Amino acid sequence: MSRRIKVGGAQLGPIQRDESKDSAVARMVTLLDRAHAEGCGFVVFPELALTTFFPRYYVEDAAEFSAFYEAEMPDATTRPLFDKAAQYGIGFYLGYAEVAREGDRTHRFNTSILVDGTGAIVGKYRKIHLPGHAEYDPERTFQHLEKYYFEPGDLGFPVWRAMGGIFGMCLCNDRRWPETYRVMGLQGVEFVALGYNTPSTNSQRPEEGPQERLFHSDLSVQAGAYQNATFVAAIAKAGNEDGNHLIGGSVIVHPSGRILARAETEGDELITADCDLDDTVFYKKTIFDFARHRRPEHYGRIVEQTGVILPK
Ligand code: CDT
Repeated sequence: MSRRIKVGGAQLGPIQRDESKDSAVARMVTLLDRAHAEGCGFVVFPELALTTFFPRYYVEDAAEFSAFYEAEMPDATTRPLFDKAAQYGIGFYLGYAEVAREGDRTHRFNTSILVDGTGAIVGKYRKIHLPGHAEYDPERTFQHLEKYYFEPGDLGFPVWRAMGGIFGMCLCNDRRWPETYRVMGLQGVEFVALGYNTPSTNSQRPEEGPQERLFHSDLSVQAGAYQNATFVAAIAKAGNEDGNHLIGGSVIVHPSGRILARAETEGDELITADCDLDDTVFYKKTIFDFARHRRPEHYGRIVEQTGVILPK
């Protein structure tokens, strides 16, 4: 049985701070219409796809702060996305800010979900590698307050059987960490969906501009795909959000590491690629046959330490 699936990467252009979630959802529904017209079976949306990339703002006002988060998924605002996807039989990945209440405790996560072609949520991932800082930092040219807005994810890197394959998820900064892909690779992942919001300059090193940032993004995603014999779709929210620029460059990458499709604009744009999930098999059975070639007895440091221990 063929395991071909046409994948759509639904890059979003900027979402301004005063743009409503209804408007962002309407833009995503338009991209789903395009994906349906092009025959896609699965669509990947960006990280924090319902709002501007708010971790760049230090917000203390309780009403504005809590409006960034979703307590329910779907709710009345996001329901049109689920209904339209189910009508078309398209599965999707969506990133959003989650608030979760456990007893009298409140947790906030940078989250993504995997939704199948019936509109059912089959998987949830909470971002593990949170970049940036937890307090306002006057030294930076702009803020990156993910550690203020979110706690690290508590669900690990699971994978799910869905849409005829094995799917995994991660979010933005996770793509720079080889551990992200390898933990999923060890569960046989065949398709990794990830959304990102990447500022086009480094707030602590202004000479690091968009070209270098795009290079690092591609480098990380292509290596993760190849070294774990998996497709990866890395999809941006791009462009100028209230004077803050985010790189575009969304890509769909083959398990060989080759880029199959790349976004050319910094606006709402659908890229597509025909992905035959069986293309993962050759690599999984040869150079990256983990069972034959891995030597975990030498990898202890990877799980035993976080920081660097220098030699004496
Ligand atoms: N959203 C996100 O994770 N962005 C980071 C910015 C890194 S610089 C603090 C990224 O890895 O693209």
